[in-house]
Amino acid sequence: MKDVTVDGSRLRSTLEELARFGATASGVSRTSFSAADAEARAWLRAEVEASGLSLRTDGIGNLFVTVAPAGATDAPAVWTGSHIDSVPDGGRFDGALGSMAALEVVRRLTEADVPLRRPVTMVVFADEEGCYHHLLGSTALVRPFPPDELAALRGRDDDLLVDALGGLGWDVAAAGRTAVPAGSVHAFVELHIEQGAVLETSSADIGVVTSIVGMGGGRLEFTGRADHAGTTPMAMRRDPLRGAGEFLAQLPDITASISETAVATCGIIGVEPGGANVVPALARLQLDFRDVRREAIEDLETALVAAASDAAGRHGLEVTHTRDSITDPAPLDSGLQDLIESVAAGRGHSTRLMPSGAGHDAQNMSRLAPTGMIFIPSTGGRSHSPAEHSSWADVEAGANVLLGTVIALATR
Ligand code: HGY
Ligand code: MN
Ligand code: MN
Repeated sequence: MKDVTVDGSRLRSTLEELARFGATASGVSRTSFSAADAEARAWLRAEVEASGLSLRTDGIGNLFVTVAPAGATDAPAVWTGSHIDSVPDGGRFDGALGSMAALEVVRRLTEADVPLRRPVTMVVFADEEGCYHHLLGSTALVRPFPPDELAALRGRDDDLLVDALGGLGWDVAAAGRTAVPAGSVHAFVELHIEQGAVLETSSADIGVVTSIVGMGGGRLEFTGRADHAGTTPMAMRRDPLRGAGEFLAQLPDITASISETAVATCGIIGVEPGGANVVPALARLQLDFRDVRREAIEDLETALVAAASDAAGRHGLEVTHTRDSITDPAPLDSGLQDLIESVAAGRGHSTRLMPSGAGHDAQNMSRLAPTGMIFIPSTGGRSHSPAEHSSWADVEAGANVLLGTVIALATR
């Protein structure tokens, strides 16, 4: 079979087109199920259909495009893809790269009439960035969300996921029926920017991911009492931000007490009712915490909740905790690491084996099928910021390693 490669200039234009949806000054704000996300989904459907392919959306909003081999087959498909949602004021490459490269893969397989022995499916996972739950779409592929868990999921604006899905005109009940059986996927491969500086500092072209960090999350609500900011003496207040602030100041010590690799972040704080001259009645903290071992994440969660409870007690507050389910750390498939290394080497690229400190849908997919990830360098290691950047040469190189890997998996 002759060498099939991606169309680098088309890949660049699809990435640039996608970046129009939710565009900020130099990045994108395209959180899942927002108006910008809905526009991007509609654009993607039109792109797929213009290529003579069709796009299917499951109940939670994952998108699928399948290229089937000639003749009927019930062989499990090779999946590849990523996500098109972004963090608020994020970059143009996180998730977009792996999604648009997957579009390029299904386009090239069709155009070049590659003799497939099994289907290839492009997948775009919903809400990877966890506006409602980290890795929402891939989690919903691995296990069904029970209706009560689904009904309790809230976004960063405190809106309900079920309202967001209903607002798009989707059947909310279908959101709990998206799990796919283990064995129905032959392999999963995701291309992504590194989001760190390991490749750049080691001058390697391609990262071959060995494992992905595990993630926990949840919400703490400290409740006190609203009072007048001018007339209530400091000693008489029950200000929930005092407890919340004291708790946050302890995060470095709490993580250090668990392990050297543990991290914990609060990226969203809200106070209610929210008046400059009102002692708040409620302070809400959204937490993200990670480590390389499941037991360490569980211990970290226990330590965080205990510290919150102690801080609340010291300030006469109540605190409630709503947990997100933990996404397990995941070792990736060694056979796929070997395959990616050999495809990259065959294209003249240097490679480096490395773990991922960022979460990816691949860690859920690894429970369904052998899974591999390909990283390309991120300039300055910057990500989750409009400063996110990778060169077009690296984008094309990564996409060709992805295409070569998918072709190897789907033709033998
Ligand atoms: O949060 C993460 O690590 C990923 O970028 N969603
Ligand atoms: Mn991200
Ligand atoms: Mn990502």
